[in-house]
Amino acid sequence: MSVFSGNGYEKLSINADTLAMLEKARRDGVETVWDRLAKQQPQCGYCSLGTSCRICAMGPCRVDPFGEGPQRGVCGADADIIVARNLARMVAAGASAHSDHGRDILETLHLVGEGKTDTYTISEPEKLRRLAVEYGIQTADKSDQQLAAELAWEMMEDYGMRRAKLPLAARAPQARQEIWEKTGTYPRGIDRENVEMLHRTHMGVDNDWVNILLHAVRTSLSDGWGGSLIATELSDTLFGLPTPKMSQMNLGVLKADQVNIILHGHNPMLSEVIVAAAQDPDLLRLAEAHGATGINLAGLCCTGSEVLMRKGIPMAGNHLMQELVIVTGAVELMVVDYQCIMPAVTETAKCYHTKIVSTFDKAKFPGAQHISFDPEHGIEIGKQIVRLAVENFPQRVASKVNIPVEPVEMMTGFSIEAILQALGGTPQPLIDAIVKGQIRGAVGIVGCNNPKIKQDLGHTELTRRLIENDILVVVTGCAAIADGKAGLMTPAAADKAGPGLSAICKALGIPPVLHLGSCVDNTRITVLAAALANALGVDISALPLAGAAPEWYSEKAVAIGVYVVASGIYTVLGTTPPIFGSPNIVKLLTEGLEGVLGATFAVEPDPNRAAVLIRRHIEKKRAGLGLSALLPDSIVMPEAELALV
Ligand code: BF8
Ligand code: SF4
Repeated sequence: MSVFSGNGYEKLSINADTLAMLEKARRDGVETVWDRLAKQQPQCGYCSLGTSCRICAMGPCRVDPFGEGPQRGVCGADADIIVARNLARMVAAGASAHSDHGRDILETLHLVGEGKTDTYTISEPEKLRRLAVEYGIQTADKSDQQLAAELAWEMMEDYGMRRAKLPLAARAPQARQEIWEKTGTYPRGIDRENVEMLHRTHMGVDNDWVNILLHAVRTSLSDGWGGSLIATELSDTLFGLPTPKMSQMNLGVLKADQVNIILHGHNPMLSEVIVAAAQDPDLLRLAEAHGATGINLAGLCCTGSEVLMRKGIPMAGNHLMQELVIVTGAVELMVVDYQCIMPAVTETAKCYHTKIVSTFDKAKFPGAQHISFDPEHGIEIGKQIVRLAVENFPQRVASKVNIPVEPVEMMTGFSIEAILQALGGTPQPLIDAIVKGQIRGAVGIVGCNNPKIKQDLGHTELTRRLIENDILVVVTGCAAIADGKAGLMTPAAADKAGPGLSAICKALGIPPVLHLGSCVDNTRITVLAAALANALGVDISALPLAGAAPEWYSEKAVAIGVYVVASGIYTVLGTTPPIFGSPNIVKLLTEGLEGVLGATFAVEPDPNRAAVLIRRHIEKKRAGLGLSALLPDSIVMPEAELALV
């Protein structure tokens, strides 16, 4: 039962579809993530501050940051050690998740190379060749298949222990690579850094909190310039380069008269074949025979972003919509791969006719039907899943269906290649616009939803404040879905931007908020930043750039935040990370890192204040490059502005 009986919903989300479905969930007696968050109150203070430890069986232990209770765990670990270990393990878990996703795509490339799959081919031979060259592979006179085999073999080595440096990290400016060398954080092998992180945080191994955190940096870089980057580059190679296209977002993309299938998770391998299977004439005829006018696919979370970017498949919603999409009563089947899929969805589905199908043997869900995905037989499996959905259409209960809103238009598909093409083939027009001050700088707004924050408020408020101040915004993950739903990602949204950014968007026919993809595609942001820095002959940290994760929840977001800062980009977190039990670590992450990595974190839950911090940072960087800059003090905090009135 909902704990929000009757009122208070408007505090939970800015979205009409969310609010309508929360009300319906209450009527239908369905529990949601917000109900469960309320039931968890008060959440553990030690855990929130990062000072609890359950790494070994002498514990669990906790350190009282207010000095009254114990100051050390049973083993003697103090708050600094415990907070550092916990944070480092979050980085390792997040980096492992993204990098293992990359591994699955890499194995698919390997299958293509071995000629063992008819399901997948090389969609972007040019990109394959560019990557092969980066890995020092001779490309002349070689077939795509042969190059796929050789590149896959080389990239598998990125996961191992024979390399001294990850080859793709060489895309970073020389100055950045020197920082990594000097600090001992240059990533070597993806699995290696992650395993070493787990080793170091075992009881009695690394007890120097700075040393632990430096390895957390290295671990995150093995994701940002390794696993995630491999995932992005190979997904483009296999499934196609995203190009700009219009699509739609929010629960209104569901169709009342069609079989609705939700694609949820992160890995595009399966969703790509479902997109193909949903066009199968036999299955379309079967859908008609069951009384549906067609088969409608809609995405959720990052799998949704993958097929939105490449195929224009509409997006039903972001992280907090995964239960509510089922509450519409209009979903025949939700197919999930892995990551960010709440185990709650199978419970929600029991109240409706929706079938949940899990597909990866490493991600099973009690209550779901498991159909083991095997890339060698991808298309048959795709058809089997679509058939299940079609056959479930007659079970839909008309009186339980409510599709609450009309969809919102949005533009997607901005790969780096597509952005460069829009700019006429080189980044120079973007650089010129930044130099002239038409665009003050650029900010990546990324990451999740978190029920502790009013859904999408953090993303959309921050985005609005930045674009109206002529700061170009690039988005990925659930942040992108928030901005899309809010209507900020159409070319017409240029009217919401400041005069300089608006003029450029209108000239190019693009929105002021560009969708770069899923969360692994944050690597598109760092690679673009590296390309801009290389073009100017400076380090990334010199550029007027920033990152923000206003509503993050996931360990992956922690890994991303760390590799973005370690790549030289100042990053503002909206959700408070569990570090405040260690003043030393707070000081290091928010100040000390400047001298080590040339960038820091800030924590600011209020998006309007976050926008001020970011604008000040960008103006400081502009001044550093000798570009026209506002005095940072002239950008005042919102309450200070109020005080002036
Ligand atoms: O990898 S933004 S809630 S869906 S973790 Fe998850 Fe966060 Fe969404 Fe994508 Ni990324
Ligand atoms: Fe307690 Fe130390 Fe064991 Fe952690 S590692 S649970 S602080 S004894």
